[in-house]
Amino acid sequence: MTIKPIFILNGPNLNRLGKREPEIYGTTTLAEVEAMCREAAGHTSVRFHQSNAEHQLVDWIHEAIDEGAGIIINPAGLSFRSIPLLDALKMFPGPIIEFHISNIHRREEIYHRSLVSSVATAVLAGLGPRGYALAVEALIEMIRGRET
Ligand code: DHK
Repeated sequence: MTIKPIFILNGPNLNRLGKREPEIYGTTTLAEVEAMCREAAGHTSVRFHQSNAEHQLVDWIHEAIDEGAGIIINPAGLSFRSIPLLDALKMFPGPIIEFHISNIHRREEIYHRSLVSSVATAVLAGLGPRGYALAVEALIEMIRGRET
């Protein structure tokens, strides 16, 4: 069991999951995603957050640097332009999974080049909302692998 919490961070517009472009993001709400993550995490503590503000996401990454075992981040639209987010993630010593509900590489060109991918341990994209639970399982395995 991982003692330190894992951080699951969600960027702009993900608070609208369930209603937002359901043909792309599905009909699962963010609250339902959070519940799936907590179930997948088992006894591992989860800090689950969403913000439309870049600075808030940076602050949560700083918390993870000091207290967290791993990060799953869906930076949403910030994936493609946020240097502050990239700089904060570079400071994180543990594993990072970059997560996108949709396959960003099959979408418009503007979604094809994520800055975050250059610091992520792994990238998951296109699995839909249920992919968050798989990301949690994978992150916990990564953490355990580093602890052994
Ligand atoms: C979510 C967003 O809000 C978009 O800006 C990304 C990502 C895709 C997702 O698939 O979860 O491009």
